[in-house]
Amino acid sequence: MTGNAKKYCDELYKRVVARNANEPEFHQAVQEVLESLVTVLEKHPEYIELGIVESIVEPERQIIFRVPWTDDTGNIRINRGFRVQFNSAIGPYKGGLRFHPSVNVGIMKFLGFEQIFKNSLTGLPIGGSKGGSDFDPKGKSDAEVMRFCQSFMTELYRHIGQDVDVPAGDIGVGGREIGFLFGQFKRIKNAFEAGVLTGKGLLYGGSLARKQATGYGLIYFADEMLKAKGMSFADKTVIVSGSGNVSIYAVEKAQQVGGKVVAMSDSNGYIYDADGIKIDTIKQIKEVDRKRISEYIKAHPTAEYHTGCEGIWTMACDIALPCATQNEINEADAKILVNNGCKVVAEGANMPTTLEGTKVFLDNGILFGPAKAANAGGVATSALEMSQNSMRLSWTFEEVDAKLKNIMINIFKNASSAAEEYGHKDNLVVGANIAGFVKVAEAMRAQGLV
Ligand code: NDP
Ligand code: 2IT
Repeated sequence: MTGNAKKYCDELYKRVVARNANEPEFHQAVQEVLESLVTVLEKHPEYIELGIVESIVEPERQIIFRVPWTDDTGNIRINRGFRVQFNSAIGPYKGGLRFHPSVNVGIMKFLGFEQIFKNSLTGLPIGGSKGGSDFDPKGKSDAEVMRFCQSFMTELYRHIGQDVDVPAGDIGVGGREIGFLFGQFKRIKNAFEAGVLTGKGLLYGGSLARKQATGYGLIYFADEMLKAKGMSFADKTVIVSGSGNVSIYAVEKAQQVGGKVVAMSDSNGYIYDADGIKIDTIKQIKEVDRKRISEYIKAHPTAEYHTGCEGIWTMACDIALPCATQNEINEADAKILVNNGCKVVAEGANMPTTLEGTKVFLDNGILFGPAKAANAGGVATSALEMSQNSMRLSWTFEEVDAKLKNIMINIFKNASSAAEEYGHKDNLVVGANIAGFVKVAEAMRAQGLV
């Protein structure tokens, strides 16, 4: 059977590339998963025979729509909106919304596909989806963002619901956007259905610790990786790319557990502060003022600012946490990190490392925490927000944080043991893909060919 599973995956990958032309990010995500599944499919040929593998790479539904709005000067603007509902075998579709000019259907599909396995790994009942728009929130007024969100929701509302599909934030979508989206949904439906969106404000159904969850969860996960090898964050030099929601709370928690974070970035450049990044300054610049990270050196003149975000990977570190965007670490960056003594990489962003970069890390014995596992704390806490909404009560910060930590520990254990069971000890890429897949595949088998 060995040759058969491999041959099947190779042929399926070719079909995916042919029927999803010009979607390189989606091809990349599928390639990694199919390569990981070969050993599972050797043992369980029924996942091939029952069409489960072929079904899982095909979204259940893809919605693309026009989003018209007017800017503050009265000009008409037309954007494109997306929602890719990838898989609902284990629960309602669940996944973020990304507002960024680079958004296209291939990026939506890679993110929706990854979300299936990530959501499965959380152990909570959520299917996989993703959505967003090529709208660029940068430089827009609050009023423009509101009009855009209202127009976006005026189409999206008919495709979502607390038992259907539950969007949340991602790049360019935070508390402000979720508020405007929720307001418009409530107005159209004439119903306060809190569980339709997550990442809501605390005054209208949001969960404590959701804002912190992806970043905190990343550190809880990385800490488990370190502990398993007898190490810890204490006194380690850490680099965190990006300076958005995930990065800020990854830095905050990394510092709480004793790490020394020396660099952060945005799409224009990176800062290096040998004394350790002052996270309150970053919060002020990014969460309040919505400005560029270069502002940091005005408050801390001994720090350095360098133009070009890629340069961050040339800084020496023990632990690298890519938390900005896809493919931000390529093969050359990975080699530089390894040569500079980096020991641990945990992915806060979705698919931040290219396939070639990942190979460099694995071949060099770097402890590597793949995104699906390492950044699952955000969506896991979204599912906790849904639970609280269903029960119409809210847990304390400490309760949610304790549940989040427990979930991240379990994800680490499950991914590690799946890797070991299928002969890939310590390879969390393969382990996370297998552990995420098997649960969804079994649910799909039970529900028949739908
Ligand atoms: P934010 O919009 O809050 O922050 C994004 C950060 O990444 C910003 O610093 C941004 O810089 C930078 N960035 C975005 N696009 C690019 C790019 N093309 N090149 C260089 N830098 C870029 O988003 P999040 O923090 O929410 O998301 C960051 C990553 O984490 C994404 O990959 C997302 O999919 C993933 N993720 C998010 C979760 C969540 O709960 N929010 C959960 C799990 C994963 P600039 O401001 O200059 O654009
Ligand atoms: O990539 C992700 O997991 C997210 N952007 C969070 C999704 C969610 O539904 O909370």
